[in-house]
Amino acid sequence: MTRYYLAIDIGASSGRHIVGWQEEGALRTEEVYRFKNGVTEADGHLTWDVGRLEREVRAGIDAALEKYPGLESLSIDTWGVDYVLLKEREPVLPCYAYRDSRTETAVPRVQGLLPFEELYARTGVQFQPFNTIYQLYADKLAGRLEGVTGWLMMPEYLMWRLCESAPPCGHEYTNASTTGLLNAATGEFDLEIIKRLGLPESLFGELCQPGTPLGEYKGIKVLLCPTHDTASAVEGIPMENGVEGTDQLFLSSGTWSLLGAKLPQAVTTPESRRANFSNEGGVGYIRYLKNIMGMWMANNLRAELCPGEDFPAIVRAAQESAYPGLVDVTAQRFMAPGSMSGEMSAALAESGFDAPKTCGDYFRCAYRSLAKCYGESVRELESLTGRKYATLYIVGGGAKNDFLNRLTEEETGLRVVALPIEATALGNLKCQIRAEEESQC
Ligand code: LFR
Repeated sequence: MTRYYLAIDIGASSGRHIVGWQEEGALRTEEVYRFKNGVTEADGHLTWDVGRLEREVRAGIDAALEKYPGLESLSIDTWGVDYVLLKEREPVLPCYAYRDSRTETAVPRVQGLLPFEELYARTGVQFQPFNTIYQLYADKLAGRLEGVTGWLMMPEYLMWRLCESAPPCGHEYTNASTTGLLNAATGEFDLEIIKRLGLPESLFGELCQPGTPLGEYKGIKVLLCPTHDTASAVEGIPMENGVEGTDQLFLSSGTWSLLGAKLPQAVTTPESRRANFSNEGGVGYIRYLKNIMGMWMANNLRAELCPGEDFPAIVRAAQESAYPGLVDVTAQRFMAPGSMSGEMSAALAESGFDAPKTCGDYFRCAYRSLAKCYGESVRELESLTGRKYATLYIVGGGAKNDFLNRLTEEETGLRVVALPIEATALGNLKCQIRAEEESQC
């Protein structure tokens, strides 16, 4: 009898419900529901409308059930770092989005208590102003932690809402590894960090691994997949399984470009800190990677400059342009600018370039700058891991951009394997199938 599983994969720009099943040894999938996601501006802050996300999750499950009434299990993955505070069973709203600037005061305060050199040596997590550690400290400074009895990362919260009878579970390892609060050596919350920041210790219990069952919703088992989308994405790429001696790299190319390697253990050296590489928790390995601004730039440029245009036409215009300017796509100034094209023009002017004139000029600059950064990151990876790499697997929306793939090949010198697959949903599904098989033994 065929068993059907449901992966719910929610990114910062869109969410999708994908049903998967095994057929003749292969994993087949069908997308049954898709919705738009994005931040909501409220009182000058960027927030997530968690009520709407929950309604979309439920509507998509109903759509899946209509077509596949006997669903075995489901699981949700989302972007990392963001969470919902709870007072008993009530969410503390608003739920802030990671691009909000509320951590501006918290970052220097945390660094005063715990110098970044020490924090990195303990956690191996890159500096990003939105890391959960700074967001939780911003909550502390704002008095938002008073009376709080728990907190759940976004996918944990959504799954808990589905099977509310279950007590809130512990935190799932892969997503917890984005918080900046896990110890790289133990893979558990680092209580020394938590004490030094004066965060309530009772909020940081044991972690749960992907595969852990949470409860049931409409007769479907709800369980933890690798709930950080990047963790699921890398599980979904048909790379070599072994991490020892592999010469393969991955690039998960969505709102963010996450470029890295699977490693057997974390690298927390000062060189790694200076290059701002992160050690994120994977399923039996470490994802050693860099966050690069990714399609966020192109998506914002399109919304500003050519909202109706489709991407193939945009890519053609970029290819035909001869604009020479480049920007640093890891610069914080591109995180949430008032205007992406304005910010790019300002950065280009600072490095002596004339402003781009056409849409094609802007996109050429964005794609070439991205590819250049991929090239630099590969060289950094080679020097930091002491390995040589040969192949780069690219998955996610960006994998469909042939022009960018060609530039990437030129800049990295690697063989690019661009796969037009929903790798995140595949990784989410693979974990559910594995959990089901293990429960049968
Ligand atoms: C990708 C991602 C990245 C994380 C960023 C913010 O969707 O999860 O891995 O750094 O979003 O959470």
